[in-house]
Amino acid sequence: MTVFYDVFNGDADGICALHQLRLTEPRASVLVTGVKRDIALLEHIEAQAGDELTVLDISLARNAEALRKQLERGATCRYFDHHCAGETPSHPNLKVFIDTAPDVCTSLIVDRYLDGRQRIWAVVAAFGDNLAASARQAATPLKLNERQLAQLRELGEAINYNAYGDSVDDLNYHPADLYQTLARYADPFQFIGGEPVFDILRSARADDLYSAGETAPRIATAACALYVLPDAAWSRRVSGPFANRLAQQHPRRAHAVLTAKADGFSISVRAPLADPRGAAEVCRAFGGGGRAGAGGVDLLPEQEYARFVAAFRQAFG
Ligand SMILES: [Mn+2]
Repeated sequence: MTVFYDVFNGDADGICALHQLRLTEPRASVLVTGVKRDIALLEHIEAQAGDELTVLDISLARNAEALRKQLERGATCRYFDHHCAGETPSHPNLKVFIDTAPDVCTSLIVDRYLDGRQRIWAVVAAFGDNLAASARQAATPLKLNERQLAQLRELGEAINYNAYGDSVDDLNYHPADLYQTLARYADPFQFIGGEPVFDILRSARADDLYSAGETAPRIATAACALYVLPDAAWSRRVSGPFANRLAQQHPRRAHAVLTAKADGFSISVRAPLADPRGAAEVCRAFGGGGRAGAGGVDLLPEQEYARFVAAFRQAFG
């Protein structure tokens, strides 16, 4: 008997991409997902000959080896994604829909695949993936008013926020459960207006940002600021979004948000939005990485704290 596997990133883009497909092609499937940062999902399954995989919003580069194994066992796979793919394998049982353009997310790729049949969920996802201009453009034929667009944006951001954390234990809802709740709604405005889960998602994000905002900075100058959040689930959820919010509030300042762990800190670094350079470089010196404007370190040992602070101040004044 054919087993269907739906393998998807736990963020808004992954969840809404699957929702669009399953509204159009309903089927009972095994759901494989996790926190936003957990993208090595294909290695968790052992498909058999004839099984069908649908993979959404996780980098093919990171999953290439596991994908090869599933195909070798005789499974078929449709792969939709917008992250860096590396070399795309070619196999008669594999169909790849990848577009790495910076204004495209996986739900917009699925929207193309479905000829726009569940467009409104692609709009929600694009807002959640921080692609507001793409979301508005995709929404044009739907003739929504500003208030409706603002509601869809809030929904996308709330679903997306739920996926932040180190492990699913940190999350308010396991992304598979959140998908199953969402799957009962073809109309996002009914989810927004009548589903209690939406209110919980929305207030969880506001509460976490409030708690972070109450934290006093360890350093705050005109050029840079550094915060240390406590070892708590809410800190692990909010650290990246909090760093992004600080960057928007103070575009000429660099920010580091450290989150305490048992044996040290994880770090999110944001270069000034007005001059987005140097974030990855600082992080690389401590075993992390990233892009010019945004970087991170998974674990800074406790005794390295002073050295990191010195390097951060040196880099950003
Ligand atoms: Mn995405």
